[in-house]
Amino acid sequence: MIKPLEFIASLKNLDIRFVTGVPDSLLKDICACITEYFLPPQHVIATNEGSAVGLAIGHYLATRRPALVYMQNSGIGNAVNPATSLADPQIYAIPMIFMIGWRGEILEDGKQIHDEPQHVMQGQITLPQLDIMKIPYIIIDSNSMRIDHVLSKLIELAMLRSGPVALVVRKQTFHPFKLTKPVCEDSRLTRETAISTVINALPGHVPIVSTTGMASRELFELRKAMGQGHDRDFLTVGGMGHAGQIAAGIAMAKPDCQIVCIDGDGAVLMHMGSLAISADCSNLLHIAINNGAHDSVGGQPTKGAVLDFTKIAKACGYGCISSAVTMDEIALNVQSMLGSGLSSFLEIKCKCGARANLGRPDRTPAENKSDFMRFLEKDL
Ligand SMILES: Cc1ncc(C[n+]2csc(CCOP(=O)(O)OP(=O)(O)O)c2C)c(N)n1
Repeated sequence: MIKPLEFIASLKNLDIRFVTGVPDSLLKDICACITEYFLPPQHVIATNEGSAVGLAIGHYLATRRPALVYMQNSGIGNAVNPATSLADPQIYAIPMIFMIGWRGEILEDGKQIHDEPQHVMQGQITLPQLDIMKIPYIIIDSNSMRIDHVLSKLIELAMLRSGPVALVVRKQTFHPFKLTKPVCEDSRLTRETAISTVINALPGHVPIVSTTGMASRELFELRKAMGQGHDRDFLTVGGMGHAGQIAAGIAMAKPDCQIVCIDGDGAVLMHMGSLAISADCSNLLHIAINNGAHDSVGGQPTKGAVLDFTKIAKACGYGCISSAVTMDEIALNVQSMLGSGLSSFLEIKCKCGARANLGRPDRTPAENKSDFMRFLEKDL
């Protein structure tokens, strides 16, 4: 396994001065080490992977040095446009190094490791995607030696081709590394308690679209524990940042039905412009659980900790806006917002963390979809 500190030392020796990206659970240890040893503004946790490519382009223009851009392989989708339409050697020719966590990886014998459904397709196409984007790559794993040589070769290649190159990282490549300063330890509610309070306050006929990561897993487990079934919940297991627009799409198609979106601060930030669209839906209650972190993938901080989402929601045009920190405030707001006839935005401030024994949905996405669609067809 590669020691995160060796990786950092190699980056610094190779004069890499700027690191940016969106965190990933597979890269959790190396991301924690980057946070510890590249202090802002040398390290920026970007709001989406495409924005991280933008920051890397700006860094190169100003310094002539390539940046390291890290992401989960599902983030390649967000990075494609600026990488192919700007950084590519045929356009502005900007060297940079992508570090990509390979979820759903394909082993050397061609078999795919078992991973969650949302990683299956993305795992299969990760290398072909890089090939089609003409981005050369090196794959590393727990047996890789001399990360300094690997990085030096990649950086040389990025400079030589004047464009992006990639380091594709298999599962368990890095030794564990823990942040010395935990991101958020306080007495606020957990996300699971917040979600449980929301579902208890909702009438049974209201469908929910929940965001990527632990929020959807917690919603699934809560329904199970309450014996309520899963048909009224659509779990946005992939496509981070799109739960709000999925909910808005339903709200527009079913104007007489109330719909709730349970979102995360990292996910809202990823595609924040879409708030202006959701705000047009008078039958939508958009709930942002703000724990100031990407809790589901290791707790790396987001700008959620310093942003006032209620002001952003107001500026985007939501009709009814509030913020809650207690169970009572959540319940009261949910009830009054649902009856308001206005598009509503509720920020719930939570702490990080989840139960150690949190399970994963045991219904497939196909089952989830058909159950949910049947639920929407009912006279809600
Ligand atoms: C495009 C994309 N980038 C990164 C990820 C990895 N990822 C999954 S959940 C998550 C964190 C979500 O953070 P937030 O919305 O704040 O919810 P929390 O985990 O704090 O509940 C990330 C980065 C992803 N699934 N998709």
